[in-house]
Amino acid sequence: MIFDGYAHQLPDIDPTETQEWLDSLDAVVDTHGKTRARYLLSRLMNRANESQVSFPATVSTPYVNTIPLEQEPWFPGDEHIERRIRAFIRWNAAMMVVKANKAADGIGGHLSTFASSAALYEIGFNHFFRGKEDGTPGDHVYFQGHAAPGVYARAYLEGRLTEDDLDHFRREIGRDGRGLSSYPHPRLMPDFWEFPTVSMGLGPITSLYHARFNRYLHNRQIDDTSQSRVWAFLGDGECDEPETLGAISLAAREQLDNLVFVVNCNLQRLDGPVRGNGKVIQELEAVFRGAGWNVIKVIWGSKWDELLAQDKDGVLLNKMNNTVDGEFQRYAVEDGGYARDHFFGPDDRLRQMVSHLSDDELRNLPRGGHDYRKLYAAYKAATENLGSGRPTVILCKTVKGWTLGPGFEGRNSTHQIKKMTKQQIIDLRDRLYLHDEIPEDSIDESNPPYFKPAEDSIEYQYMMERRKALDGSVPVRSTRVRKALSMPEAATYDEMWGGSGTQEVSTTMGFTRLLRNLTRDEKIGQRIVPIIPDEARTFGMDGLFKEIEIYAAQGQKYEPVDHDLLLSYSESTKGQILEEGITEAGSMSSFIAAGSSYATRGVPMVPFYTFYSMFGFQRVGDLIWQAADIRARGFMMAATAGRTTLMGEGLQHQDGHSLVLASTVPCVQAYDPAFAYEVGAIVEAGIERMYGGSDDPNWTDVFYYITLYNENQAMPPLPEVEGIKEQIVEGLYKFADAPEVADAKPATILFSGSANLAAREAASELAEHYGVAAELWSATSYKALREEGLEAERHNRLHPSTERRVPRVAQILDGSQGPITAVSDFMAAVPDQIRQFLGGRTFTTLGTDGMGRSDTREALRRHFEIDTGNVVVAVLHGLAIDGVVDPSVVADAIQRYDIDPDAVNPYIV
Ligand SMILES: Cc1ncc(C[n+]2csc(CCOP(=O)(O)OP(=O)(O)O)c2C)c(N)n1
Ligand SMILES: [Mg+2]
Repeated sequence: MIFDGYAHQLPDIDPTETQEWLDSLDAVVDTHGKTRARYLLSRLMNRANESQVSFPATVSTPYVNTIPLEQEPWFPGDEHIERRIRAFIRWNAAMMVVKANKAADGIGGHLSTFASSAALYEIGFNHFFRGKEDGTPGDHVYFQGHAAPGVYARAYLEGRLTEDDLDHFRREIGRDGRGLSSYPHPRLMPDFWEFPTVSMGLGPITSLYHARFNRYLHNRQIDDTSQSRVWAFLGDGECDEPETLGAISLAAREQLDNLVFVVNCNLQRLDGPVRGNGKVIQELEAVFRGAGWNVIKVIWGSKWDELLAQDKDGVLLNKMNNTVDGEFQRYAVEDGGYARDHFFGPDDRLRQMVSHLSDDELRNLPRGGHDYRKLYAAYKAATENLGSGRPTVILCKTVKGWTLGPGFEGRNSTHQIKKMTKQQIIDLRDRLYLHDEIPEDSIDESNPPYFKPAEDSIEYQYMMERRKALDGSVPVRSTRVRKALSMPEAATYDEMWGGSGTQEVSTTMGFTRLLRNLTRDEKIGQRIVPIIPDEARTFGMDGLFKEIEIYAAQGQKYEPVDHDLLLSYSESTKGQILEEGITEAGSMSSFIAAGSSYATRGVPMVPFYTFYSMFGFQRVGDLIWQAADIRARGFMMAATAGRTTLMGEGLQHQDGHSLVLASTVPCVQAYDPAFAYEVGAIVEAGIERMYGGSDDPNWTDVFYYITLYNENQAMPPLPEVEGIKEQIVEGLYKFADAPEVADAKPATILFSGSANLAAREAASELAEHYGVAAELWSATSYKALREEGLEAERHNRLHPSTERRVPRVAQILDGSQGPITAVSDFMAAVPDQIRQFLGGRTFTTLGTDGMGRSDTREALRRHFEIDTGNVVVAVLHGLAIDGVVDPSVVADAIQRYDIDPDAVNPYIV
């Protein structure tokens, strides 16, 4: 067997000495056994560590607490009072879920998750989480989504929420929408929740990039973030999500010792055990240690310490190491006799060890995650880890449903139980020692009482004093600006308006110029955050590497291979670009961190996340939804857009549908610009809208999704028309009048993005060959047009007696003539968004429906039927429907442009 074979490849400079060491080990194994040998080896490794003999860390340690009893710090709190406070919170958290489900059967909510993690949170609330009352942003705490009832219950005790609020848990409609949201949703409770977490995995990855972004702000000297720690609470089941663990190596690489993950290891997820046949804590320890994290395991409560101290033969440790989680769960649901027989029983020495404990005492030997002292020690160690360069994960073993009684604790079904019988409620009350606070006759099963200690009670005083010492309540979302942002100079956009003359450029190139100019802008420049997932060269953005540099926490420790080039690869601690590598999820997390910095830190930042459009919505759509929830602001720049514009890359690269997906996110401002000046106008208006100082969050809390194409063309200048920029932003404007044609048959063509070329050529062809005078309109945002149209319809539907509003798109197109044909490099569903507002006018939509493939643009556009010839045919077809031309004219065009009418529908091949 080869064991970490590297030692065999090194010369042995003293074989005799080596042999002596090996013989000693053999002797120990022979005379005292393997346990003793293991013990000695770990002592040796400790000593090596103390003497700074660096040695690769082992990936896992025995199944015991990382912090031994003798290293536990003094606990500064009052354990008794804190237990009482925790009991009140546990009670209220459970009652709000029970009551919610009494009031509305099936409304849901979770009892068992918070029950398992109450101590995990309370130790944070009483001793660690920093608030914002001193004017700083405090700590950033990501709460496990379905532990929300516990957070509400504490806010109630602190007087931040009322009984009526608790009664509106999961009842958000009515009361002006001031219910308590099911989970942490800043979109729904913008003064309370800061971080959405409930889509499993997104809390961990976004918290990690948030910690990284804090370092970025700090290193760039934009904001001092040294006093803010990021705490992320997650479930052990949640660790199965690739997003949860997929970025943890970044945290170690970037030395994020400002980050603490607390994993609630109740060994269960929704359906059953997380690792019935294994040990999730050991598995996670190995993964995190392997990635370079500081791992603190909190497995056993204090009562186990004395047993471990007696474990001279290592039998208890052995049993702990060899018992799988599924078995531990069994001990959690059975009585103490079962553990006596099955855990301790088989070995006489173990049975002896616990002979003085009753069955009840055995059953209640608590897990570490319910032990205040153990948790305090772990959190303290995590906070003192600052400066070590290592992020910390605390793995806490708990029982799901803890204190809720035998119907809940450790049961496979516990996650889903939302109701309690009267007896269960009474049992909970007894278990929490709340006899005085909740008299039995006050327990009405369908309307059990909440409990709130009086303001002069010792518990209330203690709790409030603790929060005061830690700078106020948590969570609080604030949009107070600490470091204001100034709008860019108008001249920063100048380059966008003039067009490119005869030079052919792409909208991507235009945008890159704009981005560079924005970063150079005196006022806003420092606040621009370019984010790129290893694609800068594809987008021609590598020129920025040298000028504004790539952010690298460690600076640049090497001379790059291209150091002699003008545009060399430059990394720096003060670098501005977040070059994320190949991780759209990570890049999106950075977008979220930067885009929500105006709230989390009171420091507005303007992210421009530029990526392969195909790998946006469909790859990380849930993170985009998360960005909407957290009210992120900024720009998502969907480069290499279009199903036919990005040549040669084929089926998995060519995006013709992200705009359909974008239409599903309410706050997304989706644009498909054709020209550089359109990009300029949209970005200019976007910065003004999001950062310009409006205090209407429904207006400001949006982000932009803008397609960029890589097809070069001569860029026209901004038309000299009054209000043109507003028209561009509104979604549709006339780009060119119809050509002069004798006896013209009028028609209207709408184009978007790169389809402007085919549309414009088609207009010339139609004039030349068919006497058709087609106007050209640029449709920059069908989403915006549709939303305005729906709003008008809604108004009309609900206000039947008032004057009817005409949808803006109908008003705009009122000035156009003839049938309308719309063409873009996206699916027909995109222009179809306005169909219902056109009052029955003939409307033909051409799009790239179907799966992409590799070929030239020309061939692809023919295949998807959006090229010049097909636009001509579509326009004539519209005229034929309107009875303006004979169908034979359409047939003529089909022939003229050599279109195969019997070609297979691109949608199905
Ligand atoms: C992406 C995603 N998939 C599924 C769910 C549904 N869900 C909610 S909680 C849960 C189980 C969570 O288990 P764990 O992470 O161990 O948390 P615990 O409640 O045990 O602390 C599941 C599957 C979700 N919220 N998000
Ligand atoms: Mg769990």
